[in-house]
This record gives sequence, structure tokens and C-alpha cells, in this order.
Amino acid sequence: MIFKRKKLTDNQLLHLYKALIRPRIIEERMLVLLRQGRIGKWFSGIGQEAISVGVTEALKSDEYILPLHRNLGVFTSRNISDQKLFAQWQGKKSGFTKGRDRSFHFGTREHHIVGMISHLGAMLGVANGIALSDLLDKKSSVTLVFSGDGGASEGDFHEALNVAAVWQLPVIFLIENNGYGLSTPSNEQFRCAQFIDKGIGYGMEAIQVDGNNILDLFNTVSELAESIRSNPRPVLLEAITFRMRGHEEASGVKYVPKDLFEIWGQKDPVTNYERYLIQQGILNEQLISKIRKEILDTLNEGIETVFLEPEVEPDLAEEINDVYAPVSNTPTPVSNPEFSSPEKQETLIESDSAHSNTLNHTANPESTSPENGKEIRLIDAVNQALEIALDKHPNLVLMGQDIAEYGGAFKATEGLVQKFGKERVRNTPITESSILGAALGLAIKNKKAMVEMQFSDFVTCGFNQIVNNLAKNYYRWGVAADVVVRMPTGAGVQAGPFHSQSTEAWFYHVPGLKIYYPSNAADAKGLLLKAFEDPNPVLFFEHKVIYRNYQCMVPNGYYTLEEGKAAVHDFGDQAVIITYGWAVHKALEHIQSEKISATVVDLRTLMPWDKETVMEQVKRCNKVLVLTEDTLTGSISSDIAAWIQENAFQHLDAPVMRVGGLDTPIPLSKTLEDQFLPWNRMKEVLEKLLKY
Ligand SMILES: Cc1ncc(C[n+]2csc(CCOP(=O)(O)OP(=O)(O)O)c2C)c(N)n1
Repeated sequence: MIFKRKKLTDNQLLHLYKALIRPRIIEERMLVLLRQGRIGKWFSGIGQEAISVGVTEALKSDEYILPLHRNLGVFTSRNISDQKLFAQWQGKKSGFTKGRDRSFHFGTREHHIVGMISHLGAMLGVANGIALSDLLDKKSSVTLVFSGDGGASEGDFHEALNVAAVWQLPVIFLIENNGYGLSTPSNEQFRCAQFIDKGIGYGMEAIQVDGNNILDLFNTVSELAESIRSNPRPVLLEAITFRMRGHEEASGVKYVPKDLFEIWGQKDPVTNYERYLIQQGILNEQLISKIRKEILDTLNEGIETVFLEPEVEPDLAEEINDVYAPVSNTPTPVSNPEFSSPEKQETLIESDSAHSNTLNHTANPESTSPENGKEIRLIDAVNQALEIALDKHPNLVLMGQDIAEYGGAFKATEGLVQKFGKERVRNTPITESSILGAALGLAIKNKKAMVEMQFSDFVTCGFNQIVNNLAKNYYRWGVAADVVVRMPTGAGVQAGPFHSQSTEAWFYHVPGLKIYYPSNAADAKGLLLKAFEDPNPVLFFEHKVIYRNYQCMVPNGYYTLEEGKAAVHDFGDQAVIITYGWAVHKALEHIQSEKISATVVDLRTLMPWDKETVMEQVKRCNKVLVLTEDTLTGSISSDIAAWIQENAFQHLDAPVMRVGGLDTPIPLSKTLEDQFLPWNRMKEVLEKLLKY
């Protein structure tokens, strides 16, 4: 192995040695502990340390790195203590995730590291968001994200490289090509001869390095980073290496031909570099022993301290509290849109819209007069809210397909790019997953992001990012995903199985997400502005039928509504229909036209939903119908009905009844779609309920 020191001083070479040997020593110790049964699992990076250490040492300490499961050297080179790392690996309270997640699955803003989730490929888009934030802030900086050769087959890899290339983001995509993805060799993973061949396809520079040569890594990345800082662009960096142990220790290495270990053993990054430094007269046996002893002593001390730490004592309240970042739920009254000086704001009207008895309810319909409000449609209210939010939050970035000049598929973002520019109102490639990942990256850098799904149906392509990255980040390591995902949703427009679905229940089940689903323009504006105040991820549903077919009085200026606060439309007390979205209108139209004595509860937000108002109305009306447009099985109505029977059984004069869409995909033609939709069944079941 040839080492080229270039301009590196003896001290720098020695520093790199100490950094290189530390993860090796820690790993060797872990293997002993594993054999002794004192620890349970270990993913080894032995043989690959030059990569983690070389690149981390080459970057500035405030440049973000997104490592994977074999990159201990990233963490040690950022000077995280052995004790803290070991506490994390052992699932102790003093670890980075308070015992909530394993191994390297954590991030730390302090050390500018965002660790992985288990899902391969998921962090590549996040790196783009971090780099985008730097680009927007005109900060000369590089972000580096790791992928294995196996993980590079994930769609997320392709999406992320494509987005980074189109947006010219300062990201180094580093592929550790170690020849295997778990047990499957490269020739069964991909067809190209080497990863750098892919660069041209993405319109991206691609460079290959010897992954076992620390000086190659250090020098290449130092020069590359310097160049990217002054000329932001993504680069694909392929480091050729070999994994000297099994995927994880329990999996063994039977599937790897023995001669490969011999060949690669010769190329060991630590022993080769050690030999080189001895030849250069920088290192000798005595110094090696001294360095090793120092590292080992600190390590052992850290390990023993952590072993003494008791297992995590579960604290129920803390667990539940840590699912969502704290946020005030006090509604903001309507004010004129002068945000910069709140003391100048004039309170015009109150903002509580509960207990209105008209469909045209607003933040407070009684006091919204033509001078301080306007009859508008939901689509206009969303547009207004986005404009106000962009003004109020200079750190907010909107991203979505066709949302800039075109104004979005439904025109919700019309006019915004003209006012706020292409940097903040961004057309994206057709890459749902990567853009949702980028939204998290922006949040990690203290920005706010909105992602528009062209149709909520397409969220399936970004599902992993929402349920595993956005939803769990705050609980895992304390940084909330300040992201609003707007979701044009629902049926009634004869758009067939892939443009009509109700997707809210898919997410209702996932702790860490909030779900808002307004039924009218006034609520949409107040709730969307509320969503932008909330640091937690909010899925914001906008029904396509309501976009343009209904309108109501909407106050001018800024106001927010409370979450978990239903609106009550009181037309009598013989039954209560609990629902949301388009179904609110359908239920109200029916009871008003048939003069049925009933109340409609519009939940407005589904996570959280308003248990208090539901309880009040159950006690008052005693008969309950829970109605969703969504297919009945597994819909949110199942949960609400179960809660009512568990908590208000004594107030019921009839079984809680549920009506929903048919348990079929949503058909295209009008007659079939009408049959799918629950409106006729709602009428029949309500009649049955009233007669019960
Ligand atoms: C989306 C996803 N699918 C499957 C796995 C299971 N898995 C964990 S590591 C691994 C192999 C990864 O290979 P590679 O990316 O080459 O990295 P290496 O482990 O070789 O460093 C697999 C299949 C996973 N973590 N995520």
C-alpha cells in the first residue's frame, strides 16, 4: 500500500494514527465482551476504519456527517466519549436515546452527526436537506452521507442523488463498497462494474479511492470538501474496501471465500499505516504501546461505569411526553398581518369556532364582517395561509412537484414563487421519499418545511420517511421534524383507485404524527397556520371536493385554531354524527334537508381528536353514528367507536353505529363511486339508529 503524505506534518500523521486505532481498539474490546456474554450484538467495521476516520478528520467539525452501522470511527473522531457511546449501545438512560434505540441509531447536533434509522437509504435524502439549508444560508459547508454498496440499490439512493444533482447541493455521497450486502455478493446486487460509473447518469462527478488507505481518504476528502465549499455541488465518492467480519457477529462469514480474507488481511488499514509511520520514524513499538494503553484505559473505565449504571427505570409520563415536542395549544386571535411587531396587532375577533350552528362558521362567524373577512373557498384559504406563513416564518421552505410557476396541481401555491422566490418555493423532481427526507434535514438545521403531495395517494412513495423518520425523530433523539405535509385527498371526483383514497388512517396509527383535517376554508386557514407553529410533523388533509365546491367567511390576517377542538353543529339531540372532512357537509346537508333532530361533530383534527366534546355530545344525544368517507375496516371510526363504548357506555341508548366507504378500492365511474361512498348508507343507518 502506497501512502502519500502530501503536505501533512508528522503531528498530523500521528493524529490520524491515533484516530484510526481508536475504533479498532474499541471494536476488539467489544468482541471480547461479546464472547464473555456481557454485550449482546455488534456490527463490525473492522477493516473499514480508514474510511470513517479519514473523512471525518478531513471535514470541519461543524459539517454534518450521516454515518451507518459500521462507522464507529465517525463518532470517535468527533470526540464522543467511550462512556457515552457505550451507554447508548447498552440501552442505558445516559445514552443518546435514553435507552429507546440501539447502536448508532441517534443523532447529535452538538457533534453534527445524524445517525441512521435501520432502513437503508433513508438518510440520503436527509443529508440533502441539511445541505440545502447551508446553501440557502449561504454557508460554505459540505455534508457527507454514507451508503453501503448493498444499500445503494434502494430507491432512496437514486432519488437522493438525483435531487442533489438537480439542486447542486453540497453533499458527498460516500459509498463503502465492501463487496457484500449482508451475505449477498456484489454481482447479485447490481450489474455495474463500479459505482463511479453511475456518476454520469446523475450528472455528477464521481471519484474512486482506496478505502483502506487513510491518507488517500483524508487527502481526497480534504481537497474535495475545499472545492465543494467554494463551488457547491454533489460528488459521488466510492471507497473500495472489504468487511473483515460477518454482517453482525452472530451471522458468521461462511458465505465469504477464505482467500478474500487473506488478500484483504494484507491490506489492513491499521497495520499498513502503522508500518508506514514506523518506516517514516514517526512511530515506534514503545509509542504504539503507550497510545494503545491510553485508549484502552479510558475505554475500560467508560465500560465499567456504564455496566454499573442500572437498567432504565421506565417512567410512563416521560415516555408519553417525549412522543411530541411541547407546543402551546392556545389559539391566536385574528390579527392584522403585521407580524414583525406583535404589540401592534389588533385583536379583531375571537377565534373559537366550536359550537357554531351554521356551516358557514369561521374563526368566529358572528364577528367576521365583510370588512375584516371574505367569503372564500378552501383552496384560497390554503393559499392565504401559505402566504402568511412564508411572511411570518423566514425559515420556512415549501417543496413539492410543480408548486412553483405552475402553482401546484390544485393551484394551492399560486403566486407564491413570484412573491417569495424559487429558493423558498421549490419545484422538486418526482421524488416523494427524498423530499420528505430533505424536509427532516431542514428541520435538523432549524428550518421549517412544507411538502405538498400532489395527491395524498402518492404519499405511499414517501411512507417510510413519514412513519420512521419524521414521526420518531423527536422521541429517539430529541429533535422534532418541523414539517407540514399537505395532502390533497378523498373521492368524489371520479379519479379512480389511485387519486381518490382517504389515507389518514394509515398515519393515525403512528405515534409522533399529528393529523389535521379541516372541513371548511376558515378552519383550513387557522389550522394550517397552527400547523406551521407546531414543531412536530403535521399531516394536513385537504379534500379535493371541498377545495372549490364550498366557501365560507374567512377572517383576514393571521389567526390559529386550537388542535383537538371539534366544531359542533347543533340541529337537535336525537343523535350525534361524529365525522370530519367532506362527510361533515354530507351529514349536515342530510339532517337539514330531512329536518332530522341531530348534531354533527366536526372533529377538525384527528390526532389529537376532541374526546371532551365527543363525550359531551354522547351524553346529550345518547345515540351515536361515526361516519367516515374512508373504507370502513380499520378506519378512524373504529377507534372512536371503541373509545365511546369503553368510556360512555352508560350514556348510550343504542349501539354505536359506524358507516364508511365500501371495503373495496375506489372505482372510477360515477355510479360505482357513488356506491362506494357512504352517503346513502349513512341515511339508512341514521334512520335505523333513530328508531332503535
Ligand atoms: C430497507 C432495508 N432493507 C433491509 C435491511 C436489512 N439489512 C441490514 S444491513 C443489510 C446489508 C447492507 O449491505 P451494505 O449496504 O452493502 O452495507 P454493509 O452492511 O455491507 O456495510 C441489510 C440487507 C435494512 N436494514 N433496511
